[in-house]
Order: sequence, then C-alpha cells, then structure tokens
Amino acid sequence: DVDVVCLGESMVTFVPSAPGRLADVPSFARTIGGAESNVACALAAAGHRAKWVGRVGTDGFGEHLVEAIAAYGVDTSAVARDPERPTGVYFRTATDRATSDHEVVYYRAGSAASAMSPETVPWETVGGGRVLHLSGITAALSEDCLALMRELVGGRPGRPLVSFDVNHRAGLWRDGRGPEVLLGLVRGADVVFVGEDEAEEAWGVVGPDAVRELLPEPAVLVVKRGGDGAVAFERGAATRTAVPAPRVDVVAPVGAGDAFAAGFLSATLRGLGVKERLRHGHLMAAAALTVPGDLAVPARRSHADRLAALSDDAWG
Ligand code: KDG
Repeated sequence: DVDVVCLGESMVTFVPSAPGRLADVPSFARTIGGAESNVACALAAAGHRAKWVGRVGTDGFGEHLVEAIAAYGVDTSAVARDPERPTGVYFRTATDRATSDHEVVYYRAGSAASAMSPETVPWETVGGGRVLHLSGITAALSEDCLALMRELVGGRPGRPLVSFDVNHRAGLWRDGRGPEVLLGLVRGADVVFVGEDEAEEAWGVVGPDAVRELLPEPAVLVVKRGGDGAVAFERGAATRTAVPAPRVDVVAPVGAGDAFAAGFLSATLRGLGVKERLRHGHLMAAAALTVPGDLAVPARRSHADRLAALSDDAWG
C-alpha cells in the first residue's frame, strides 16, 4: 500500500565543488535531482509510504539514481529501464549567495524518461496511492509525456487526489507552449502549487488573488511567495490562509519548492488543517534551503509538529 505516488524524470545531478560560472568550474560532485522524486524522498524521510515512477537508461547513472532514491525508503519497483535511451543528466552552478543566481544545463533531450507515455506507464503503476503527485516539468519532456500527463489529470473515476506543482521551466519549452499547456493541466488537478513569480512569468497574473481568479478549479491552490510566505485558497472557503515563512540563511534554493510540496502533502495525509499544512511546507522548505544539494533530511515528525504548533507571534 502506498500513500503517495510521484511520477517524473529524475536525473543524475552534478554540483560544482566551488562557486563560479559553469565556464570556469573544473570539478563537480555527483548527486541526484528530479522534482518529483525529491518530493517522494522527502515524504519517505517523513515517514510516509512513497513510490517514485520514472524511466531510466540501462546505464550506470540510471542504476545510481534508482539506488539512491530507494535508499531514502522510496518504493522504486515500478521504475522502467530503457535499453535504447540514456538516463538524463544535469549540471548546475553553486548558488551565488548574494544574487541567488545559478546556471542550469540539462542533458535530457531524448532521455529514457522522455519515452514515458500512456502506453509505457500503465495506470496500475501510478493509480494505487492516496495522492498522485505530478509536475509541469514532465509535460515539457516530449509529446508522449504530455499525452501521459493529460491522461493522468483526466477525470478517471476513483483516481487518487492529484497534486500538481506547476514547475514552469521556460528553458524546456522550446516552442513557448508551456504557459497554455500548463494552465490546461493545472485546471484538472486537485491540489496545485505555484510560485507567485512563476505565475507572473507564465500567465502574467500578479499576486495570489489574481492567481486564484485565473485558477478557481483546484480544491486547494497554494501560491508560494518565497521569503514572504505562502497563501492557500480552499474551494468553498470564504477566506484565504496566509502563513509567513521562517527566516533562514539560504544556502541554495534548488529543491525548496519540492520540499514545500512534500511538507504540505505530508500534513494533508495526516488530516491536518490548511494552516498546519502550510507550516509543514515551510518547515521542510527551510531544511532544503539551508543545504547545498536539492534534498535535505527533514526534521523528525515530533520536532516538526512542535515547531508547527508555535504561536502565530512566533511564526509572524
Ligand atoms: O525542483 C528541483 C528540480 O528542478 C531539480 O531537482 C531538477 O527536476 C529537475 C528539473 O527538471 O529542473
């Protein structure tokens, strides 16, 4: 039995041993990345039964990815191996702490994961959890991946709760169709995560209320505002719920959005209220923000619960 199934491409990630431009960095350390498997790893580390569904090559990088993700306690039994296509890889710079800039270079066109489709990913492998977590990255990988995403957010009877992180990666959408395609997908999801900046860049809407006006369909819409916190809109609720973010010294922002989604989903699975869900999102994001890699070990559940239960004053 699984609580959450996360579907998407994971990649071996190379993070430089020193800051600087990619053009100048001489050496890199190998780690793992992939928005959806990051969510699965954080959920497993927080004590949930999480499964990652993806597709890797039959190369050493694929082997490493599956082993590393399984080591977090994630069920990788449904990961497919593609003998014809390679595992995706990406390189990024260490974040410049002053500007929080970083460069990302993907080597994933034609990857094994880009061959995920309604045929290669049967519903039985993804439909069995309480929550199915997806992100907009998958829709950008290939036409097959987009067809799969459309099928997964479609109104299949008895489908799990669909959680969708918009993750608009402009660099992956060579034809500029991203914003429109993502809007259509998001409208079929139940829980949606989007960054305020991301919504402005993709859809030209400014501020959480304008995002909600554009997206009235999801049962829960979470608009993330970076250091300014996050706002949740629940369908049918008269008011919105805003929770400030704890102040942390940011080491690297990559992976914080995934950690936020994991914290929010963890609290959702535990039946907690929307304010607590946002607080658990922030707490997991804080853990990811303060480490150089994409993934951090979250606080133990009892510790996170104590922090989430602090007064509004402590949080404000
Ligand atoms: O959210 C972090 C991800 O961006 C990173 O792990 C790599 O999945 C990734 C992507 O496609 O950018």
